[in-house]
Amino acid sequence: MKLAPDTLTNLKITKPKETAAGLTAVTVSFQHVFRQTELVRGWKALYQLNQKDGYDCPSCAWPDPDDHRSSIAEYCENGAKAVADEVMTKHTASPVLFQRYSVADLLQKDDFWLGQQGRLTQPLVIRKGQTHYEPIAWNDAFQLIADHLNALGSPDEAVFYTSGRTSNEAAFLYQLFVRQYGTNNMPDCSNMCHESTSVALAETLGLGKASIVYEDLEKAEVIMIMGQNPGTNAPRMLTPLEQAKRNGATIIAVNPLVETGLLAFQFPQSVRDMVLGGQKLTDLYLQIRINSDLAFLKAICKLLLEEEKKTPGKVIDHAFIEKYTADYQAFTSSLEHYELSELVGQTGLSLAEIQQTVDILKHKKKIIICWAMGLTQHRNSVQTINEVINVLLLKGSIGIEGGGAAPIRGHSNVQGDRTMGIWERPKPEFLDKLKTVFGFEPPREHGFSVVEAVKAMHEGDAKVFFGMGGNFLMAVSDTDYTAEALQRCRLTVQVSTKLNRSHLIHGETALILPCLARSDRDAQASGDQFVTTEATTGVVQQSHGTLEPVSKHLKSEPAIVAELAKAVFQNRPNTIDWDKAITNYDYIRDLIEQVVPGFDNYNERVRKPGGFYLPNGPRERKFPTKDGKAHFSINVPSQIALQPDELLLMTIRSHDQFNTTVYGRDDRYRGIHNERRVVFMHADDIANRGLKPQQVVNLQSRYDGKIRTAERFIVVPYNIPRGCTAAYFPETNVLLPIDQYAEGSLTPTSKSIVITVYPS
Ligand SMILES: Nc1nc2c(c(=O)[nH]1)N[C@H]1C(S)=C(S)[C@@H](COP(=O)(O)OP(=O)(O)OC[C@H]3O[C@@H](n4cnc5c(=O)[nH]c(N)nc54)[C@H](O)[C@@H]3O)O[C@H]1N2
Ligand SMILES: Nc1nc2c(c(=O)[nH]1)N[C@H]1C(S)=C(S)[C@@H](COP(=O)(O)OP(=O)(O)OC[C@H]3O[C@@H](n4cnc5c(=O)[nH]c(N)nc54)[C@H](O)[C@@H]3O)O[C@H]1N2
Ligand SMILES: [Mo]
Repeated sequence: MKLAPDTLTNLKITKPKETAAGLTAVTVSFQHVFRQTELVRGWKALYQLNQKDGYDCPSCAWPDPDDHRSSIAEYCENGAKAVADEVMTKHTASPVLFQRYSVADLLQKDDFWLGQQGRLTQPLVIRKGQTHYEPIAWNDAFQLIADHLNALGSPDEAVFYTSGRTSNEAAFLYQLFVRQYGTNNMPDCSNMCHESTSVALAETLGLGKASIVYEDLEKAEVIMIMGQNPGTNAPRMLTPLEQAKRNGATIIAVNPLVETGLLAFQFPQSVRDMVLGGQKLTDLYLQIRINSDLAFLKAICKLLLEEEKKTPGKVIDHAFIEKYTADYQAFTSSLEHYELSELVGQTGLSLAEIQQTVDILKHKKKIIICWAMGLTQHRNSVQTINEVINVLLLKGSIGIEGGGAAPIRGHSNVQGDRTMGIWERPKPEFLDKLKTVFGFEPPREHGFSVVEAVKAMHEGDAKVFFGMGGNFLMAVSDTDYTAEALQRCRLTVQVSTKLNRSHLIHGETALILPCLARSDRDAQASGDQFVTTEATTGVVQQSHGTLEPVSKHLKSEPAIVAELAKAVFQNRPNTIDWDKAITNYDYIRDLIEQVVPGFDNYNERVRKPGGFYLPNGPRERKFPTKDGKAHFSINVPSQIALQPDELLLMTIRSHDQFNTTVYGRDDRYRGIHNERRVVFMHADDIANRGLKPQQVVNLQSRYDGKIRTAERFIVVPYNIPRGCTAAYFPETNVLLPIDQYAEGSLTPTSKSIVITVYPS
């Protein structure tokens, strides 16, 4: 059975753009919003986005400026698209839709079409032998889940996934319910995203979060952006980058692709930019080979030490290293094992380019290194990120104004969810706190991460899947295997705002529970509620949805968790007042305050405009590692050996998607229009294979003798290093086996899939 259609949609190619944002971005934003809803609702939705009394943008985790907000609207094109997708009223995915189309019919539709059906409006169920979803009352749905959960041989036979839009309040309540139920099986989208960062930073700095605040970017002397495409995935980051540039910063981009957003930026709300044409951003663009960043960073460390020999005391921050770090000697000695030429050779860059980077860095201290999925989704990702920290430690760039480590988070509250305890490997201190405050014995054994959960469901060790948001089937690697895993479950439950393919590949019984979204008004018995979220820089602030929900049947995520907890724990004594948690979210925040450090006077402090920063040790050079020191680490570069016919594929996002949600079929900045099934290749790699531009090909991977194929992709000649290719996810997830993941973090290696390309 085909899990998704692979029809081509008539590709048009234009020249990649050289400037991001600008007026086109504003026009496109408005088109997306007003195509989906009426004028007043659309305008209100845009106006309140990211304002201090408005709601937090459901798109990325980029923070708001600490002081001023734009008076018109603090949004970007892709934030507007995310909002349009959420507020849409033109269609709704009501029970009528599910009466009209069977699940088999819906499977024939592509992801774009599924998303265009609009917001889900009522709880739905499909039982064994049925072909269509049908409405179910909320109470019956909760009872059905409770019956399944209470019938399991062990709580560890259930899996509770979380995507990253879930608010702090919902996340805290959810993990509280799950741990009281008795398991730590709480995989989340982080497992596929910044887990490599969390693991690396825990080892080196002691805290898996960015060490910078918003304003550091504007004060930096050098900003190095590695494996991140901010023009598409964190567009509001371009504003402080532009400011940094105007303040004299040097920007270095390290990326196999020349991404438009890194080239130049035209601020849509600046008259100056509109008249004068915007700001050039990147000073040095390094088109590195996929997965050779570790070799690149190691070469930098080696050269920095050589520069230090030439001008002692001017390059390496010995005072910082002495006072705050450990393992420096071991690290510097280990560098002697590597030949510079060999390291440089791996990267595909020239020695001159790497020397240029070192010349920019050597006498500067205010250095920020940003990174995202281009660094986290490889086999050696944890080691690569450790090496980022080595560079920053050599320079003493951690815990200073204008300097630091800046992993750029993806989902808008993915960082907050972790802070709230959504983690399959919770710290003992956190569990101790739950025990003290709530008087139950939380499970201590680590639970399943995403990859482990899929395997457990496949092998029958897990039988119930509960998804708090997200689109598990499409987000995870090895789509066919993951599909089998979900289909083997007795029950799959998806708490969702929109229809997606995870609803269509389901367990024996399946439920769709429709919930309120970020922009929706959340009216409860004590009045309208707000929720809170945490941005990349650790700022916690309120989010007030204000738009009328598209259906009266929607429930908030906290209410869904609380109702479910009541159904599951019916006859058990309980110290948590689940009803109160629904009535007034202040109660949930009071509970959070008792458990999670840094949330003192939560209800009071979060009501102040702009919210508050969470404590962050590394920012003050206090490193919460075992010995209180920041650690240098020894990381060994290794290259993926390719056969002559093989290429390395990175699976990336187009400008018109949010993860598995497809807003449109364009990738404007890269010059791709009306098609998602494209594979970007170097002209020589196309010619060497006897292929022609725009030929239709199949992509194939071969791991452990098993062949996996993604059919029908159009070859697009592109400026990309030889041996490297790129294509969009989720269509390409069929190519990556479930057991290909990063060492130490189990993050699927979505950015280094070995493939061959041959005519379709
Ligand atoms: N509009 C929009 N915003 C989003 C999202 C979205 O889908 N749409 N998703 C959100 C989420 S959850 C996340 S995690 C972030 C993702 O944000 P990004 O990490 O920017 O997303 P990707 O498209 O995966 O891009 C990875 C970038 O890394 C580069 N790259 C790939 N491999 C390598 C490598 O080996 N080395 C180097 N140096 N670079 C490499 C690619 O060319 C690409 O530019 O965005 C968040 N924001
Ligand atoms: N090949 C490949 N695979 C990847 C990646 C990659 O770069 N390459 N990136 C990975 C990354 S970084 C991530 S974060 C994951 C993303 O994985 P997920 O977070 O699982 O996926 P999303 O596409 O963000 O989820 C979209 C769905 O969330 C639901 N939703 C939206 N808003 C809300 C809300 O407010 N509440 C609830 N309950 N539901 C909501 C909607 O129904 C929508 O269909 O994918 C990963 N997969
Ligand atoms: Mo992500």
